[in-house]
Amino acid sequence: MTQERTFAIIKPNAFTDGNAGKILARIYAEGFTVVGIKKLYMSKVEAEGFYAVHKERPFFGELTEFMASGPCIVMVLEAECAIKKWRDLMGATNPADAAEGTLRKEFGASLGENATHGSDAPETAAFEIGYFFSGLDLLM
Ligand code: 3AN
Repeated sequence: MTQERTFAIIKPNAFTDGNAGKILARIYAEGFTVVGIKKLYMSKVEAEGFYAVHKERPFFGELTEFMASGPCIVMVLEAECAIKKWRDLMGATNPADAAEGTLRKEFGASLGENATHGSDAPETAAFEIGYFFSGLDLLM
């Protein structure tokens, strides 16, 4: 069985609402290994670098301002098919469309303030993990 790593964020709305503990409990309950975890308060510039792939999108300013509006928790999660497994647990991008039982359904407030982030492919996972964590942070 091949283990895979993905990058995840508990976004500022979920952290500020006091839902980080509940989300972490779901992560463990679903069988992920938390390989890296830290709380940080991103600057606007750091958020812009992280979301650079979206810089031409009309919501780029709103998205990066929100991500720099409060603390969040960044994580590296490991599991078999971790990228898909985490995206399935998060649910659809828009909480209004997310299925019952998903994190965005339960904790998301809107399309922008949707509680969690997850990488969408192995290449983005590699970039996103490296953006916030060093190899030493991920020793197990
Ligand atoms: P996902 O995070 O599910 O892969 P993407 O890649 O379509 O979704 O969008 C990246 C992030 O941008 C999402 N996490 C979402 O919060 C935000 N976003 C997407 N569309 C909008 C929008 N129209 N207005 C505000 N924020 C948006």
